[in-house]
Amino acid sequence: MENLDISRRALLKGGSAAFAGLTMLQVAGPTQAFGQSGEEVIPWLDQPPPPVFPPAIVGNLLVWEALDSTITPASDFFYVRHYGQPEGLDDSTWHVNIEGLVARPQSLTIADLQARERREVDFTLECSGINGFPWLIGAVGNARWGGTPLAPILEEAGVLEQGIEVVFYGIDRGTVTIRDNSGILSGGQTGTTEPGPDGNLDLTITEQFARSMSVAEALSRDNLLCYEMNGEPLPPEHGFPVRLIAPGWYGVANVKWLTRIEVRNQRWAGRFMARDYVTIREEQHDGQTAWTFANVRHERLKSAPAKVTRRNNHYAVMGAAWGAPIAAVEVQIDDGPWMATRLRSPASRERKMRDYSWVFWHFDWRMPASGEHAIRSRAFDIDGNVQPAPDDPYLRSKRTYWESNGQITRRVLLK
Ligand SMILES: Nc1nc2c(c(=O)[nH]1)N[C@H]1C(S)=C(S)[C@@H](COP(=O)(O)O)O[C@H]1N2
Ligand SMILES: [Mo]
Repeated sequence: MENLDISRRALLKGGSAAFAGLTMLQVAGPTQAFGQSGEEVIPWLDQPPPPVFPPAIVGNLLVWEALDSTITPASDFFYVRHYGQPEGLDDSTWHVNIEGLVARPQSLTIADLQARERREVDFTLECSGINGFPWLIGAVGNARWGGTPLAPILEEAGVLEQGIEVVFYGIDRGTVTIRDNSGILSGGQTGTTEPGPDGNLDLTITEQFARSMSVAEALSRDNLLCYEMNGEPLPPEHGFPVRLIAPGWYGVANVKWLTRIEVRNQRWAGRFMARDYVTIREEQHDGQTAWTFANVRHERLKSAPAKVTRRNNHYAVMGAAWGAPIAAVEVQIDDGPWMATRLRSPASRERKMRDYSWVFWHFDWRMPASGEHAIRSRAFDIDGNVQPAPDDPYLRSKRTYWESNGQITRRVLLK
């Protein structure tokens, strides 16, 4: 329960289709971005298997076929909470403390945060584990996050010159066992030590969820101490009463139930920086394998087909693209040529502000033959980068599933 490490055995248990009941979804009425009345959604053949983790940890995964609005309602927004849902959250007594290597430590209430400059950002939050596992393909959503900019608060607190790292702590806690492979751990006042399989004393502790960034990254003008989601107070599962929103960063950096921000003079190597959410890759140097280890940081260029629709005899494919300023999206059907799609909002380069919202795309699928088809998409960003193919050498060099931004293929059966 406390541990998101997934065993191969647990994965294999995943099994049967989660959405066996999803046959033909009728899309009700006209919606903002997609969907016209009378439009049928044809469900994918390759439905994700049920989640490996219990609802205490992961839930509400996006049903891609139901995607019909660029803003994901909070009630449909996936959640991840490694240490379960904290209880007794109370916005009237909550404080966010700014401490450590600062000249003027602060303790801010929610009312203090609300009295400051208010800003909103549309940001597509994606768990970096998405697509590493078939069951997790719905761990993405887009919301309008409202709050107050973090940078001026840090500036008022006065980060001292020795400060290099800013650690964000959630109130949620869980137990973690640190394996002692070489007899380095010793007893202490808290935590229990038990002999591990190798006879060394493994240390079991209760720790808070925490993530960090450099001081320069924390001072980014886009970061918010966020207390609203889609114009409403943050719901409990999304971090009520306050979370960090770090636009452009993978989900894990967006610490929920934020209680403490600490400036330190050393790199932070806590569980979610240095052990979990670490991408391990193999590189070749002078004919030798060199392993690289990097913590999960910014989102990567990505797209996915969301759904195939039929209206009268007209088929269309719709999807989303995010993770970078999107210039274009193409689709490929079976082994055919890549074909242009239409973006449902202006390409990022035409938009005035850098924004972090996904873009929807649309493809008219003329006269498809009946039978089974494979549909794949690829996104291009404004710098000309393309979303990598599944057999891309960089992706193949990865030995962990984090940050899997390869092209996604879905299968559909047309009658
Ligand atoms: N305090 C805290 N913040 C957290 C987490 C957590 O377990 N505890 N999970 C992180 C991860 S891994 C993800 S993907 C995002 C998910 O945000 P959401 O639950 O609002 O969708 O929250 C991040 N922030
Ligand atoms: Mo995540």
